[in-house]
Amino acid sequence: MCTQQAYGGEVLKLYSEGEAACLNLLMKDPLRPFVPQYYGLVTRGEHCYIRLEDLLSGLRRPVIMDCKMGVRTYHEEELIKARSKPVLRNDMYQKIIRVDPSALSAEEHAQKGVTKWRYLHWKDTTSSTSTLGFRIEGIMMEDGNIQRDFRNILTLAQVTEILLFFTRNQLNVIGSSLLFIHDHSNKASVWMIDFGKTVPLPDISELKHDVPWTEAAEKTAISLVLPHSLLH
Ligand code: 4IP
Ligand code: MN
Repeated sequence: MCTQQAYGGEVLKLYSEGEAACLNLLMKDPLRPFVPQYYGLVTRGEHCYIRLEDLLSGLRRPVIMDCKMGVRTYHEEELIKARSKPVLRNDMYQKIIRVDPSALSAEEHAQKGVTKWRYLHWKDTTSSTSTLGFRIEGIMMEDGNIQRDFRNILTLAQVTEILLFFTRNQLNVIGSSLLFIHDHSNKASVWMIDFGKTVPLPDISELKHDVPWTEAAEKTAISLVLPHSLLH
């Protein structure tokens, strides 16, 4: 967890304007019971943080799974920025090279950097995100051991196998959303978390989730992009 820290029953998450705005709306929304309580903002040192309910408090040795939802995990602006004023990120180049150097072009190798869009798009298309509309991002077992490498988990059968491993074949704890938690006493919950890229729907008459995304369609038919970050 790099952006979150537990703090007296609360979790502090580095402030982002979009996420704070979304949490404000969610506190007045029918979805409120499914998201962590939002307690407003706090400043610690030089940084501002979002104060959230600690979803793990009261659980003993919980097992946690973080699923990132959506058929893509970037906004259209990211793609536009990558074209109009590309910022090359060496850290993201390094993250790709560690996994699959052959995914990078000769030009990218020469520049030793890729745009953020290129990295996010690579992750989406080499995981079940682009095909199944979600991917497993991380699992923490009760001994604290964290697994974050689910890149080769692409098919429904493979994802199902991981879900069964996560639940220890106890199907009574399966749900469907973003953060799945259970502990030895079979206490289980599912939470929606991480709203940094979640925006209100524009005023449109119909919302479709089964139509492939095309560029420039975002303003008229947003498909929900709900990323995660608890296991960073
Ligand atoms: C992360 O890569 C995730 O894609 C983050 O997205 C993204 O943050 C980070 O971008 C990127 O480095 P890994 O998880 O593969 O390390 P998310 O928060 O959806 O998990 P944002 O939210 O900014 O896109 P940077 O720019 O924060 O490094
Ligand atoms: Mn994020």
